Order: sequence, then structure tokens, then C-alpha cells
Amino acid sequence: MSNYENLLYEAKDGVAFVTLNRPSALNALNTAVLEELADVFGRVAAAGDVGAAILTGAGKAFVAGADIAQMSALDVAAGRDMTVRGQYVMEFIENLDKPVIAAVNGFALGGGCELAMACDVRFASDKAKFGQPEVNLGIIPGFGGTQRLPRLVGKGMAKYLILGAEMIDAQEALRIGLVEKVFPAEELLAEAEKFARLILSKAPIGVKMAKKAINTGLNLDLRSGVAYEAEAYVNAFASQDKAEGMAAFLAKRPAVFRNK
Ligand code: CO8
Repeated sequence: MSNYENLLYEAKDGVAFVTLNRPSALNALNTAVLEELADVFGRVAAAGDVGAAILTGAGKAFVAGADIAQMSALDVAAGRDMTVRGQYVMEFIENLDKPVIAAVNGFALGGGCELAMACDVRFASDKAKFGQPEVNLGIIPGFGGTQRLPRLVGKGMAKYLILGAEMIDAQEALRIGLVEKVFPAEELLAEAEKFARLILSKAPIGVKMAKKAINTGLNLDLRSGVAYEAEAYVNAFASQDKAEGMAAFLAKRPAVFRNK
């Protein structure tokens, strides 16, 4: 276990656990937290013995948004720097070549909802609450929310949530596709870990290329997206793990994957 000022990091048998740990401010994202997030996910990316990460929060919040106290004191130039830097961190997490699961334990508001959306998959506690309350503060989502929310839940629902700024509970988040699974609070982390380990049992090259093809394709027209898919497919097809996975199927034995 190694600690930052605002988060905890621990790697256990191939799975990294990153816990936002600023509970006195409901894990609000100030510039220091954003820098620590960039650092810790750089570490996850570089760790050869880590294949997946789980991101969660300490206390009653996942993240209650960008830090309003800090933002209130920023001039326009600094406000721009913070949004650009935050967007970079979200994109870095989104495009990490390892899967990242958000285990949303409580409030995921504003920048917190945006952070969860930058992860590959969202599991929520039945106590979690989601929302984009920025228009209550005279701003708009600035860590990618206006772009990722419509891609996840559709244009109309994204506008409903962002323009109305209402909070929704975990069941509603599940219904609209903002989260993939909801669990009782006490089971959330174990379920996230179970899913991370399920992914770790698969061919790493397949997991990596599939994530890349989905992320890349969503930014392209369909024809370019399927062309990209073919390239990602060939990358996996050329691997030792493709030979192993298919040989194992035909021999009716479990596959042993080796490529990273
Ligand atoms: N920023 C700073 N401090 C916060 C934040 C926040 N986002 N949220 C909570 N806190 C603090 C509170 O001020 C309080 O501090 P203190 O104990 O010193 O008074 C402490 O955390 C506990 O909070 P509450 O007492 O309010 O706890 P409650 O359980 O009563 O309420 C809520 C919980 C409903 C979550 C409430 O705290 C709340 O509404 N928080 C603000 C939610 C919000 O508006 N978030 C969006 C922020 S804007 C944003 O995220 C924009 C992202 C893009 C930014 C681009 C960069 C420029």
C-alpha cells in the first residue's frame, strides 16, 4: 500500500485499487487531487504486474464534484487551465490500455459523475447518487460531461440531466444506462473485484484491442470505425494468445494466456 495526500493506492494480485480519500470535502476534485489521479493512473499504466484497476471513494461520496471552494477563487484563465487539465486526466483514464472499473459508492456529482463516465464500466452501490448540478452554480460540466453523458444515455436524457440538474438514484442510473450494475453497498467492492478478475482471466491482447476499438470507433463514422476494428482484430489475430485460445478450445482444455 502506498499513499498520496488525497488518495490511496494498493495493488493486489494484478488488480489496482485507487480510492479517492478526501472525505472531509466529499472527495471533491481540486487541482492537487487531479494531479494525484494523473500520477496514480500513470503508475497503473506502467505496472507490469497490474492488469485492471478499480476506482472508488472513501466515505459517503465517490466524488461530489470539482472543488467549489477552489473554483470560486479562480480567475477565468485559471478556470480554463483547470478544465483542460481535468479533461486530460479523464481522457488518460479513458484511454489507459487496461480496463478501469468505477465502483461508485456514494455521491457522483458534477466532476465525479464525469470521472465515473471516463471509466470503462460503472458499478454502483444502491446508495449511490448521480447528477450534473453545474447549472446550479452558473457553470456547465467541464470535465467531459457534455460529451460523454449523451454518448452513454442519449442526447435527450443527457439534456434532461444537465439542464434540469436533478440528482438520480442508482436504480434510475441503471435504467438509463449510466451504470452497468447495482449492488448492495457492502458487496460493491467485492463485485467490482470479481469482474476485474474475470477480465484478467481473458486474453490481455483481446481485452486491450477491444477497448481500443470501441473507444476509437466512437469518435469515427461507422465505415472508419469498422476499418479500425479490422486493424485491431489483426493485432489480436497475429498474437500467440490467438493460437493458444483457439488450440485450447479445440483440445477442450483451459487456455493459458501469456501476451501482455
Ligand atoms: N466542492 C467543495 N466542497 C464540497 C463539495 C464540492 N463539490 N461537495 C461537498 N463539499 C464539502 C461541503 O462544503 C462540506 O464541507 P464543510 O463540512 O467544511 O462544510 C462537506 O463537503 C460535506 O458536505 P455537506 O455538508 O454539504 O454534505 P451533505 O450530505 O449535507 O450534502 C451533497 C451532500 C448533496 C453532495 C452536497 O455536499 C452538495 O451539493 N455538494 C456539491 C455538489 C455539486 O454541486 N457538485 C458539482 C460541482 S461543479 C463541478 O463538478 C464542475 C466540474 C467541471 C469543473 C471544471 C473546472 C473549472
